Amino acid sequence: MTIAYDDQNIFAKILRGEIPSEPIAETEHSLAFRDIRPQAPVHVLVIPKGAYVTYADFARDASEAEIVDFTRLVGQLAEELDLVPSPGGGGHRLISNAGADAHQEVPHMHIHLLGGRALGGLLPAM
Ligand code: DGP
Repeated sequence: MTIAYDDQNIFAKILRGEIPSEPIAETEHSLAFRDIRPQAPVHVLVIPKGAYVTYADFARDASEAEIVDFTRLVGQLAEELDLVPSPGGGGHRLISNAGADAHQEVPHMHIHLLGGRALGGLLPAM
């Protein structure tokens, strides 16, 4: 069972221009803006403009045009923001939280693009 989309969530309000954000890129189907509580020197959120709660909802229900647009934007931003892995270091991490176990705070599908410092291990030990 999936969670119904709540159009009063913060990112829906950002998309409607009801609350401000710090956008860094916008395409036909996607928007990227700075996270309000950055956890790395670069911490960008990339969201689809469509009403999807989780990545799985997006993957199932979005059109191919939306999926291509979103996927390409995430990759382009990693390059444009200088988060490309090199022999000397660099790189980035992509995270998409879904639901309570993942502590998803905003129920509008998003990917965190993080980089600019060593990010450590993926999760604390079990
Ligand atoms: P998540 O736990 O994956 O749902 O993370 C949601 C992120 O959204 C969290 O890192 C903080 C960020 N965030 C919450 N409210 C706002 C806001 O009003 N503006 C911006 N730019 N980011 C927000």
